[in-house]
Amino acid sequence: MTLSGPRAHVEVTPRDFPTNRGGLCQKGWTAAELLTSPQRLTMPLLRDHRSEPFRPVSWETALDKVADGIRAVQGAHGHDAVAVFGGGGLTNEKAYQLGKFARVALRTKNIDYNGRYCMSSAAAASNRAFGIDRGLPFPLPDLAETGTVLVMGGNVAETMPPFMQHLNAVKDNGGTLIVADPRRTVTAEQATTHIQLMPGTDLALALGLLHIAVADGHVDRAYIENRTTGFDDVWRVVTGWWPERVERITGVPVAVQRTVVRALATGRDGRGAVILTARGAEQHSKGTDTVTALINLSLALGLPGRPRSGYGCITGQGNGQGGREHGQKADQLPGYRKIDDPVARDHVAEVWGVLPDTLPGPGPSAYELIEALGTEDGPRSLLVHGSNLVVSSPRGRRVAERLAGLDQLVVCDLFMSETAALADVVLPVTQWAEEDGTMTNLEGRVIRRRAAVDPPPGVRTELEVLSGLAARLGHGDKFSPDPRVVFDELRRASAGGVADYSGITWDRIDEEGGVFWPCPSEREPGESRLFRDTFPTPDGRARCVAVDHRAVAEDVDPEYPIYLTTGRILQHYQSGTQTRRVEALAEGAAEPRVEMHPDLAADNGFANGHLVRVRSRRGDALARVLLTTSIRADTVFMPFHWGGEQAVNRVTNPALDPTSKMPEFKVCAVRLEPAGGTS
Ligand SMILES: Nc1nc2c(c(=O)[nH]1)N[C@H]1C(S)=C(S)[C@@H](COP(=O)(O)OP(=O)(O)OC[C@H]3O[C@@H](n4cnc5c(=O)[nH]c(N)nc54)[C@H](O)[C@@H]3O)O[C@H]1N2
Ligand SMILES: Nc1nc2c(c(=O)[nH]1)N[C@H]1C(S)=C(S)[C@@H](COP(=O)(O)OP(=O)(O)OC[C@H]3O[C@@H](n4cnc5c(=O)[nH]c(N)nc54)[C@H](O)[C@@H]3O)O[C@H]1N2
Ligand SMILES: [Mo]
Repeated sequence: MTLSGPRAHVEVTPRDFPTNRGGLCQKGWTAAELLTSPQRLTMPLLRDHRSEPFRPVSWETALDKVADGIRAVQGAHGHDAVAVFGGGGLTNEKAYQLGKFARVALRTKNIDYNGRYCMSSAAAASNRAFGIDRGLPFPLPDLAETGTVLVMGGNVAETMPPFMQHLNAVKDNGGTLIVADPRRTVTAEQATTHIQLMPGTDLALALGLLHIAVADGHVDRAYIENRTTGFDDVWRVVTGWWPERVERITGVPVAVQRTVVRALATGRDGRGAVILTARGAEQHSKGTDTVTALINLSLALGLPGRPRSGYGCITGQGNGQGGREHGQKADQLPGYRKIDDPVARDHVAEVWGVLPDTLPGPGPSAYELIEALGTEDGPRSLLVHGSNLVVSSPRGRRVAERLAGLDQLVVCDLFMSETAALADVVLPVTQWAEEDGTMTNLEGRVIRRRAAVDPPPGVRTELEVLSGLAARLGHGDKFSPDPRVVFDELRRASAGGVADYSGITWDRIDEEGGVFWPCPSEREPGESRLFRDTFPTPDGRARCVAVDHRAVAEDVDPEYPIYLTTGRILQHYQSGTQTRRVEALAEGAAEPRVEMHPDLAADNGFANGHLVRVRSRRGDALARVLLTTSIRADTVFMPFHWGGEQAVNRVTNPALDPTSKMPEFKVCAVRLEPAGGTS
């Protein structure tokens, strides 16, 4: 999208870009309103005690205060006493600089980011199987020509409206679209087949589909033999997952399971077949294994590397892909390198001009980090960049308690988010349309983002904030506020890594309309289509990994007899900091609803519009009943876009996936209580 005109008259016009084909969602159309919102923060805010109101101060005063706080905390408790929480909406340059700031200026191991809540399960499974984690293995326009597309847990019509035209094109071209979701969403309604499975059972379904594929002779034996390892171990588990057993656990009829397998095999033999996952299948305490089982299925069918075929993950945040490649992750260095890899440490330390031994090791994941804040040995100071974590993290009341226990909380944001409202210092920063930089989309294509309007007077870019703080901490020479300088350094730091950007220059991005990574040479094109001949693993083969189904972390019982699942609605974005401030969007959905089947409502004595408390063992949230036959009668759904009493994350379960450390946002056990009042 591009912006034009002076600040007060910004219009957002869709740009003709292959990923969104000129389409733009409602959020995009109204985003211009946010650029001029009177609620934008324009002065640094500070207070000496959290019981006091904030007072506006100069940038000098605010940055001095933050630096003094960091020095005090680290002087008393060591480097790791300061923690950093980043965001997948940050540009590549900001994400990179934040990771470097933590390791070089703060020398803390404690940095992670909200992408942990987003695509970490898909990322972990992809790395394990393919040796690389790039959302799509081919350019998005390929999708329209694909024979069969299976979407596991994505409501694309509401969450990525421009993407929907690619899926609709699949059907228009005679292909098959299958959507697995416990709700009959707008997306599911447009599918050839909707699989209305029980929440938390995608893994059992994936095992069952592979069982059928083998039993019915659909697997590609030569591909398994030549291009993969580990299939025998996978089969030993899958052999026990016969279709009737899978039906009992998932609720998916055997005939539907067979239809899905046949559609994938038919697609492969024709124009290709793709399995895509989104948060519905991934945000579970077994999300990594679920994605792994789906990748195993794709490998057994011989899909990855074939035209328009394979496995892909539907991206979430603005820079969900690039934001997870360059060091915001607890265990990561730029270029998707591991922070405990001695070769990677040597390379990156040299680019940064520090000794490898001074770089910290891996730290805890997002929720683990939050749990430790303010505790005996935990961090005592937290810097937040691009997340409203008190609304978006699971078990929200615990999160608020942990933040309250900190010596210093510093939040950089555009608005007074619920998290910023708990801080000691709030720093106002620029947003998307006001700054230069690069982002990487789900295809692995690095694209430019250009400043289209001037930021409000008084705000600074995050790169300026970080270099200002670094200077006060004695590292000013290592942190440039200029995005182009930072990108050139990122290129060098990523050289030789899995996500190698070294051949990508700003000029090339402009000339070529984006460049795909990996791209190790300025003279060569990047890789737009992966895995044709080989996988980036040590032996060049993809790894089938044996995984087994397991129950949800918290099952229903007589006390909490209903499943709760959570997610998004069209009108609001994420924790809602921005969209709740746009009048048109707020009017469209002013408060959270709890979607409920009429049978379940009748059993509980609720009618449409009733105010209910959705309660779990961890807390409760307020919402209005929205009756709909589109949801299973054993499950209710709530969006997570609101704070305070309306925050569904006061209810959700922080059970973590052992590999990705993804919380189980998508299923926990609740009961429903009347809260009085109707619409
Ligand atoms: N309008 C809007 N668009 C957004 C966002 C937003 O906040 N608002 N956020 C962006 C971001 S960061 C992300 S990550 C993406 C997320 O995009 P999606 O993954 O499409 O969004 P969700 O609504 O979280 O989840 C998708 C679906 O998963 C289903 N689901 C729940 N439990 C299960 C289960 O156990 N199995 C299966 N198969 N499905 C299940 C839900 O019913 C829901 O319809 O959206 C992006 N786009
Ligand atoms: N129950 C439940 N919880 C969930 C999910 C779910 O499906 N269910 N989904 C999870 C997922 S996938 C995600 S991605 C997270 C997202 O949740 P959050 O991490 O809270 O992300 P946002 O709401 O996008 O918050 C971004 C904040 O940063 C600000 N901001 C925007 N741009 C910038 C910038 O450039 N710099 C700085 N410093 N600030 C900026 C915004 O104003 C906003 O306050 O929520 C997770 N939580
Ligand atoms: Mo996300």
